[in-house]
Amino acid sequence: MNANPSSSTRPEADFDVIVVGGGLGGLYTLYRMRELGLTARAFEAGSGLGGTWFWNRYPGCRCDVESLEYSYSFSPELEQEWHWPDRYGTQPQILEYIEHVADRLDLRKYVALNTRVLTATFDSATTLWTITTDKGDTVSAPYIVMATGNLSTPRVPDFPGLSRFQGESYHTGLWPHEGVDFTGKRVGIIGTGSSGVQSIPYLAEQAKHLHVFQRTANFILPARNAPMDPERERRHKATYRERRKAAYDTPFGIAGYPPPSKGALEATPEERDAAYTAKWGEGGSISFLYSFTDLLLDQQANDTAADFVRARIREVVKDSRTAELLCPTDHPIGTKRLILDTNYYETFNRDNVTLVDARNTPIECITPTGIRTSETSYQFDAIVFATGFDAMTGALREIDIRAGAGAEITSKWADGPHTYLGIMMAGFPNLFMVTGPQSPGVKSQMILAIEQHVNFIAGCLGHMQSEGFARIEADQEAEDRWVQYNDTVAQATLYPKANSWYMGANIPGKPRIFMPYVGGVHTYCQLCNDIVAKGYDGFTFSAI
Ligand code: N01
Repeated sequence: MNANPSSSTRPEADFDVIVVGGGLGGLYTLYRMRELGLTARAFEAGSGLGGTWFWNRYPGCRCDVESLEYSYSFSPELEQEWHWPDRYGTQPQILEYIEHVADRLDLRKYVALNTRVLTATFDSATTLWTITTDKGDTVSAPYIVMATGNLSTPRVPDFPGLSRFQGESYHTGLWPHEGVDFTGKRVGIIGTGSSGVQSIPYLAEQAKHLHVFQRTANFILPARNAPMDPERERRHKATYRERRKAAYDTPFGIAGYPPPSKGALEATPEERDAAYTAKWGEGGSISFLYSFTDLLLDQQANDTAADFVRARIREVVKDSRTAELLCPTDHPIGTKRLILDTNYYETFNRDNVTLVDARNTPIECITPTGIRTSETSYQFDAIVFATGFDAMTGALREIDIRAGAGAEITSKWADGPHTYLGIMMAGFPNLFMVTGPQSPGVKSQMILAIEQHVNFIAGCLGHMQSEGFARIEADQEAEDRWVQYNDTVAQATLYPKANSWYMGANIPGKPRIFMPYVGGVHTYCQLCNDIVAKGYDGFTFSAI
């Protein structure tokens, strides 16, 4: 194997690197590993590449980061060549882009599709990871990279009677490839997160009647999607390199939004209204959060933005009871993932759409013919579960990962994730994560986060090659400090106030710990660079 000269003491491995996942993270990992001269093989459960963008085919599925930003940055040629038709990419457009990249870099041949990794076991004596798959494969490599995604474990709540429903049922994250025609059907949809909010206007156009079961109202801002403005595309492409570089110096990994200079409470009510109105007109979530410096730090400041959004909801939704139900009141704006919509609130003005208050009249069970709440029974031909994911830790915990006695991922993460930088875990040598918990991944432009992580991992492996190391492990003390630091950073913000999937709050019994790093991409990248400059501070290398 090429990974390092001293590995001649190791038994022969099948590959230098095993990659788990064939989405944006897995593909970029393959690319970088091959650039290092390493042999790598990726294993992907889906029948195609693309990860999130392969599975989430529900109507209306679209990215909430602008398409000129939401793309790989490593190839100037690629970003110049590619044309995005819309301001925000649709799922088919993004999947087409991913497939194009895979073909262009000739990566398909390194991915085993339709293959789910079941176990990953480390043998300390040989310094090898061995995986087993649902296809019966047993494959070994000294390094394993988990590019398993943060929102890749779809979840349907354990409603009594679920299996007895006689109509059609779908989860937004497992949408049939051939699409679904709801024309003339009575449809119920459970969930009003991003997936629900994006699909509801489309379902409403087809269904005979659509009942929307909302447990928690969310803050939803206009996307203002539009066909790509050619002049905007030209300007963006002319400055792509500078923009990509500048993105690393921003909190959310996206350049081009002028940072705010003052707090909401320092502004007059008129100034606040003017700022929010301008951002509302512009569309987008980061731009809105950038109205003032303190929106995620100070409850009173946050209330001014929340009040603005609630006023807009009341303006659009004609039925006042429905409007009040749609007004979020239980969390500060921005502390759950902000949702971008097209025609969501307007949809509730249609005669064939009814909002059901699943907070005060909770869903009690699924019946053979529909849904029963504490108030009444509804009859449906189809139920759509837009009920989210076991986020951030679900995909990793689904794999039986073991690195020796006492080092099983399920016990290590029993009280929430423990990582160093979201990239490695103490006790799990040579196992890397791409945008793992306690990294800024989900709180940033995901593809930038992927590239930054994979570049860090490639840097580690390059360092090991040149120094003759065979084994890298995060130090327990460095991990403990990182976990504590993450918590301190999060507690200084309003984020932990929301019952969000960031907190594990959407899964009954999941530990309540704020999982993403929210100190900002700029700070995180600086910390990573400092760690490398100090000879990979917090990591221990050895020859075997
Ligand atoms: O999932 P969610 P999602 N009874 O967890 C409800 C990304 N994404 O798939 O809030 C009744 O946000 C639950 O209610 P509550 C994005 O990061 C991005 O929509 O728990 N309701 C909630 O309304 C996003 O944040 C894009 O009270 C129940 C919903 O189901 C993340 O994926 C598009 C329930 C789940 O919402 C997840 O979004 C799509 C129950 N027992 C997704 N259990 C874009 O880029 C759950 N719910 C635009």
